[in-house]
Amino acid sequence: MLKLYYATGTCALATYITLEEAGADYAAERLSFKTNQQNSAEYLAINPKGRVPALVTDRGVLTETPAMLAYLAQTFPKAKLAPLDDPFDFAQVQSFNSYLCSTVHINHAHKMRGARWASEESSFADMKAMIPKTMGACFSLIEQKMYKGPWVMGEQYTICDPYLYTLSTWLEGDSVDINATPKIADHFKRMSDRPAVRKVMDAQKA
Ligand SMILES: N[C@@H](CCC(=O)N[C@@H](CS)C(=O)NCC(=O)O)C(=O)O
Repeated sequence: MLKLYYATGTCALATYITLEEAGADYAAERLSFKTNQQNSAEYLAINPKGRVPALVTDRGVLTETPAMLAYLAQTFPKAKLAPLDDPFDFAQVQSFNSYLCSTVHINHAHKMRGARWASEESSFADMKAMIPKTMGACFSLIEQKMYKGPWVMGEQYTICDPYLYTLSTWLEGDSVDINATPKIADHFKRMSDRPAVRKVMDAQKA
């Protein structure tokens, strides 16, 4: 059985939703960031990066959201979560998810995790002040140049959709108006109504 380590309000939501969409047999264990559980000796033995998500498989532990999402799409092909038979289309999925991971997520991280990049208080304030601009610019680019509709990759729902949804949940806290990107606002509403998303959101409240 697969085991997901996650924390609420984090990028782990994308993998959590994908486990549900895939119909996987899995367990989810919540970590508390309040108590810094991600840096406990017990968890560091699972993921030495001290981050969530981590997915324990029968072959070892996977980390990094795009890798985990691709792994789930390939492991559960019947769920049709990626265009597995077409190298170019699959690369487009990976390209989109890599952008979320390496650029959008990093912009967002400047709010709470500025100490990774600077040590002066004034630097933290500067980084935080930039977030509406950098996150807003990323979402505008996604809306205008990347998003195909009705799902991220077009007609087929893929592993890009729960990942975009997850990062969209951060926009309000980042002072970015989701309605400035109407296609993404509509995507967010439709994602919120999916049974898998509802189930995971409810499970996180429990
Ligand atoms: N590139 C990683 C990022 C993982 C990551 O930074 N996760 C955050 C939550 S969104 C985390 O665990 N932060 C805890 C910390 O920085 O102490 C991925 O996409 O999975």
